[in-house]
Amino acid sequence: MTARELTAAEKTGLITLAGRLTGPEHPLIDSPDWLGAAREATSLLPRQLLGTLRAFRHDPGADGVLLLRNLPVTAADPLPPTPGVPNSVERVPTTAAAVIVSVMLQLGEVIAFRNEKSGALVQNVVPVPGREESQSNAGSVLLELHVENAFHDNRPDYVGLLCMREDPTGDAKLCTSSIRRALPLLSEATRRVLAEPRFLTEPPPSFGSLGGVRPAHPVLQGDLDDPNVLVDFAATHPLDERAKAAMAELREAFVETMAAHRLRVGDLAVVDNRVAVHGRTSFTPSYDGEDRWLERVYAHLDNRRSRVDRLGGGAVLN
Ligand SMILES: O=C(O)CCC(=O)C(=O)O
Ligand SMILES: [Fe+2]
Repeated sequence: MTARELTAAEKTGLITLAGRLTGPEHPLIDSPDWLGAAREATSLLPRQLLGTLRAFRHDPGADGVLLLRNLPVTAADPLPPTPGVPNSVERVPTTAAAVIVSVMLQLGEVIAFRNEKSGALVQNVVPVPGREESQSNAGSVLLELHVENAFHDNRPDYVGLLCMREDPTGDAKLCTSSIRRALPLLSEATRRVLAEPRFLTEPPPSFGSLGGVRPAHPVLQGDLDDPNVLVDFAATHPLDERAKAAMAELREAFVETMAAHRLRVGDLAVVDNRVAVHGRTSFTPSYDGEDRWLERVYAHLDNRRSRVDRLGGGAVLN
């Protein structure tokens, strides 16, 4: 997998960059002003990092994941306790928020979805009491492999997950698999079935009627020698028995070729949401402020393609 550890000097550079995006003159992440300032600041990322991001955008590699390490998540002050409430988001710019947004802005336009975490651009991925069993990032049971917001026509092209606090038990691992690794394990017949519109993907309940009834879609899309994948093993339903068997074979191939990442503080995993699926192992939260905490930011490549979903031309999609 493509992994790069930032040097101490690069880390210091990022803290300086984040300084331009935090403080009293920057009260709110979710404002055109702040996003504009972040868009200007992103060109000041360390030069080597800019090169790494540009290369990943060109080709996400066999794993479809870029792992950046040693990013700053605070300037100097200690990290606050892990939030433990549902739909927790970051509103006020912090070092971590400035860093993840600046990096994601090199891959594309940063976006969010109105019906998910109130449309906030920087979202907290934390376990929430009472949600243990849910197939969402608030849960702590195994989170099935999925393409992020697979049901949505303008789903993100990239998902960034920045580790703020490690899981103290060490059990929680981000799992990723790519269709580039899984494809060779699939039979020709299975590939053909997966390339046909024999699958339906449900929107999560939070999207309500806006999700609507979605048309049937293929799981493998584009050039079948190097396809994109569109599947969520908790939300995609095969429409017939052969499609069901093909999906099961695909899941097995993903599990066989899966990478499990025990994220450390300052690790940013960027998942290419066309080529890779992701999920998480189960773990046991203690809800004492010390639980695992990631920040999540989405980006997509074509702002014009999504304009129809972005009311007023902002960063939030319906
Ligand atoms: O907790 C994780 O490692 C991944 C959660 C996830 O799928 C997400 O936040 O999109
Ligand atoms: Fe996810």
